[in-house]
Amino acid sequence: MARALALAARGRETATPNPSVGCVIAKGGRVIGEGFHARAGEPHAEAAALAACGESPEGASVYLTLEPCSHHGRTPPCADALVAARVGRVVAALEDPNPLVKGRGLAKLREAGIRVETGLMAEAAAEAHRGFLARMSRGRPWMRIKSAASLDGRIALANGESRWISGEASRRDVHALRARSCAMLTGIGTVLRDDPELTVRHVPCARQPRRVVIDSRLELPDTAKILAGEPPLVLTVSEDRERRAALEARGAEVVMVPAVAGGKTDLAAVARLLADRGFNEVTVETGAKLNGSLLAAGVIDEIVLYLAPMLLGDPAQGLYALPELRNLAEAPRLRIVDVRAVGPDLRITARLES
Ligand code: AOF
Ligand code: ZN
Repeated sequence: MARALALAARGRETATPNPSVGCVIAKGGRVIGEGFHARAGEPHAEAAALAACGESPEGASVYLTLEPCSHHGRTPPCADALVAARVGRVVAALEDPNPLVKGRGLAKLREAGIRVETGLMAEAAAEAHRGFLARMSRGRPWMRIKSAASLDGRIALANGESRWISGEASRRDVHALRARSCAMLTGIGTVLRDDPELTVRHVPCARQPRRVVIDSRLELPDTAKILAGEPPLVLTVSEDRERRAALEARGAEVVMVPAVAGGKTDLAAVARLLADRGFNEVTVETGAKLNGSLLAAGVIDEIVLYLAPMLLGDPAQGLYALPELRNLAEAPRLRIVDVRAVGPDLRITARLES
């Protein structure tokens, strides 16, 4: 299963919107075939592993990071392929929460007399497939906010200067985070202030994440760097046809989203839209205001915070503009899941208690 998980990691950037499943087929204590799902429309992990078998898989044990599918999607059902190959045993780390599958793949195997086990390295598999699992079971992507701040939690001076707070090693690390993301999300405030590209440049990447801008009043300037390259998705509540046409002429895809009271974008609806688009993992890089609104909307799963060894002082800008709390019991609680040094900086990964 550890090998299957390592194989799964190889499809992480490209399998989207599908989960990057890994599969190992073993017989008599030896691996006879292995594979992973590289791209939607191409063979699933099981089909790839069966095709790679150097000898008959009859009676073999099949290790899978996710339940085999039972439906005809872009490819035929893997459960049927495993039955036809007459394998002896299937060990799946997790059930597939896709409503089209949801236990039916494992049931098909059992009905054909194949031994089925689940739960082996389930935690590691849930970690590997967390974007897909979030999208299927909660109807929204796995959403993380990435920020870089001074040791005293400030992301920019009061005058807006913010380049550079984190070191070069952190900036490269961020690009690895972008590379594994299906989409990058930011707000119009950040575009107007920093004019980011939000592309992957400092690490190799098989495909660029889709760039998404929340721009409630369609203020995105025609000259914004984010309009260059692959077309960004602009989410708005504005009905300004002229601005819309201007952005579309620059290649952007402009989509209307519902507003909440006060004319602001409904962020829960944004999360649902991103899931409907098939984005499994979304990384947010934006300023304190949208960060705070996303946290308050309850759509954030994780924060990744780079802390640089400098102090910017209280007049500088904070990280998350949250409404004032009246007592500590109201404070959002997180669990720190990872802390590491990245060059001279510190990277903290923390998850919201759900
Ligand atoms: C598997 N093995 O390697 C993967 C699975 O449209 P399709 O045919 O590509 O099917 C996509 C669905 O199949 C996806 O939503 C998920 O439920 C499952 N992914 N299943 O047996 C694989 N990637
Ligand atoms: Zn399949």
